[in-house]
Amino acid sequence: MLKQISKEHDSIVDDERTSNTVAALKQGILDNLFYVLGKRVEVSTDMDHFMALAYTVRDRILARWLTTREDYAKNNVRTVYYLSAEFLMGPYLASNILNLGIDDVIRQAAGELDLDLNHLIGQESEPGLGNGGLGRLAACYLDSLATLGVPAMGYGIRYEFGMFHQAIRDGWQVELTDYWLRYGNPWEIRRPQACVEVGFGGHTQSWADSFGEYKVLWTPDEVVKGVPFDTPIVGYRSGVANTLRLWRSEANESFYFDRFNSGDYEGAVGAKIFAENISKVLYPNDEEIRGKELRLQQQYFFTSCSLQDMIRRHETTGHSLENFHEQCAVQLNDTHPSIGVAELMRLLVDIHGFGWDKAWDITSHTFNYTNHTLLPEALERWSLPMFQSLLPRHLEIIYEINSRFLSLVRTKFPNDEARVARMSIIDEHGERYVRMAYLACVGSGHINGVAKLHTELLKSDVLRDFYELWPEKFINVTNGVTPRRWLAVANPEQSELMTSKIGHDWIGDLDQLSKLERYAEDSAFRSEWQGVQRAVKVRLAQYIAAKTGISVDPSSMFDAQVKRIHEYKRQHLNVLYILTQYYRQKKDPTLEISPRTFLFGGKAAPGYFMAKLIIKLITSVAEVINSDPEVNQHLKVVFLPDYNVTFGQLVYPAADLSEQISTAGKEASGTGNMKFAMNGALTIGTLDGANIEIRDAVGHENFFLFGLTAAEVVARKAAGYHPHQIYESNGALREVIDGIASGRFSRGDGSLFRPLVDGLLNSDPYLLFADYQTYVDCQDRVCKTYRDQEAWSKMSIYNAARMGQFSSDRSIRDYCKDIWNITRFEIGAGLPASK
Ligand code: AZC
Repeated sequence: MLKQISKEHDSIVDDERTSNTVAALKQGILDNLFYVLGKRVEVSTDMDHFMALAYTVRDRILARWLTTREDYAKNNVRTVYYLSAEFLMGPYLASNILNLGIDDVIRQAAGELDLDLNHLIGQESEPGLGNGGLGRLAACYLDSLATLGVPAMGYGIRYEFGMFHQAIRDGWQVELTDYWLRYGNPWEIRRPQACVEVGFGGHTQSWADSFGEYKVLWTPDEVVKGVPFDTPIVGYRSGVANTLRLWRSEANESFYFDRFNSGDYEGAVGAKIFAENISKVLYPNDEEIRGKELRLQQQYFFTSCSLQDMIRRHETTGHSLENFHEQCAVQLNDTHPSIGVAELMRLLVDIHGFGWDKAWDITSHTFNYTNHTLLPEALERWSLPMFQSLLPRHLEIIYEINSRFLSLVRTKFPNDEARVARMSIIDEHGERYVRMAYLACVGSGHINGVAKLHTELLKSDVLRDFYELWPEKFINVTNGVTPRRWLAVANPEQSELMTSKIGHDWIGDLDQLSKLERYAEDSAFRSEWQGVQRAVKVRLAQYIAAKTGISVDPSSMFDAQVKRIHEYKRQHLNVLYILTQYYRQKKDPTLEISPRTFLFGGKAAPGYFMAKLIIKLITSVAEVINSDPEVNQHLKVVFLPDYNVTFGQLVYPAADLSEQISTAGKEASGTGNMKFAMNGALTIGTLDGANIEIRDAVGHENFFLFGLTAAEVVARKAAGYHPHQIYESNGALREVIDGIASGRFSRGDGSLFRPLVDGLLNSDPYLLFADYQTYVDCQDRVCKTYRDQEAWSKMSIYNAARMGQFSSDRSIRDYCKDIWNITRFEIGAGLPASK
């Protein structure tokens, strides 16, 4: 064994080399620049400096990372495994510095080396390993788990290419490859010794062994290697660092060489390509995703790697597999890892020799399933032939699970074969499919939605049959976001002001923000609040000018809608309002309207034509309005390209108004709505997703509500919805629609937006026209209120002060209590156990 050369020390307390003195930090940066990056100071670049600094910060994490792991092992704790195909982590540097509590010393050390910390933070390219809400939620949850000291590990895929970069050319979205690993990733550590093997394809054989037991052998066609890359997840001042373990697929050498040596060069190369492709690229959540075999390969790959890893960890800490479920709580982040239900059964029955019933008992007490969508088209299903050829053994297992499950349904609901067909994991209508959400429901102890309304709609609609069978499985856990990244890191100006009044405890306990309430009535505080808002807006305005060349006025209202582009999110409803204002202003240039800057940001799935056309509509309208001197004093429209986490950190703090205008009943929760409100933006929104709970929390008088409710949307459609009639009877709407159709905003091309216009006039599935007038009226109330800056700031302060419950710390406490049955947080050093 390697002899320890440093004296025994409490390994959270750093040694001299990694201590947090300014001198040690400076030395660390210089050493890492030389010894890790191989650069001399004289020739080093900004990127080198960022890297050297990142390694210096990582050096400060390692001791607590290893200690956390040892503590968990020693204390024999139940561990949460968060399985997610996406982790949209955002840049790590600033967040790690904050969570370690070394901001001041690092800033000073960098300064003494003539480095500007903020500039270095800006060098980091974010790992965009997620599409949007679901992936970002996973990241917020990892932050909270580590902060609360919950033993937890995130498992996912280390995509070589993350979410595409978006460029705007001639007003259209263009997708560019995301080479996020170009300069290397200073945060991760490759752990080849913990690699595992995963099989695909092939065939199965079954026989009865000498005890008469039924045995199955699966012989896959391809075997690939999963290599883990670990990244520490630092808790906010908790002394804890958990792990995010992402799997990379690589060729399995023996498989590869066998073929190579037997002269099958093509086969060998094919196997290598097959293996390496699996973790190559993140799928944007496109319509076409469903048929993609590679996507199912990805899902099975990371889920199998993770379960094998969990079993190995469980066994090496001396536990019997019989109590796997007592030690391991696995959370399925949507259906992407739901193949895990069949995989754990396979591992227990085929590999570890368990009988079916015992294996099922373990499996169904291990998994829990979070649903993130109400859109029926987004519920995953895989065609049976494809499934069969890729995962033949799993299909057999699913058949067995299904047959036992359907007997249960028949017992509970006799003579109801229609129900049996509806609930079957195998969809037998027409072409046959495996319904992954149903597999997740059957195999999970708990099923949760992500906001109150969403959970109710799951129960009454999307998963109604399952609710009738197992009402006790369903619970709600409303989403939350981490105040570390979304307030403390993103909005230092507001954070400092809040801290000066109520101390800094709010960063780890967001309910403390309620202490700000009394300042809402204090005019001196309000003027400080306004000053901060102004400074943050100036920062964003500079960024916009640099990125797009558009100059925006920081004293205008910043009205922001940043999120994926989707018809249900209704960016085009926002455009209808902008054009309504445009026409009003054109008709009466003396009209007094409060100046507004409309900010849009978001990516469209590459195969989603309508979403791309909405981007083109926004950029076209922007072109006309921004260049028209009659209106551009009052109105500006900006489409900010390549919206991502880094950019979100600039936008949320600077917004005055947050647009949360989805058709009621469509947005599961939303989390951008929370980030805006925490940062003091007022919301204009429908009664959808978490908007409802946000409005209840901040006070109805501090929220701009409009639109049909989810129930009214359903009733309206059932009664026969005729958008054309609304168009006929509403002059302002007609003018706007006719304007778009005429080519006025598309350089005279009347056909460009035809698909959009026709879609609205003929079917309008997301009810823009039905909500148009109430939206415009509500926007007029927004304008009026904004003119009274005192009233506005008061509302803004109430919004920020009342957002405590939307911290992801609260969500994680809910999961611990209601789903994972974790009540002790003995490892976390810094925070109260539970509230
Ligand atoms: C999103 C939901 O659309 C959003 O409402 C919710 O806030 C978020 O999950 C987190 O729960 N769903 C997705 O992002 N889904 C995918 C496949 O990306």
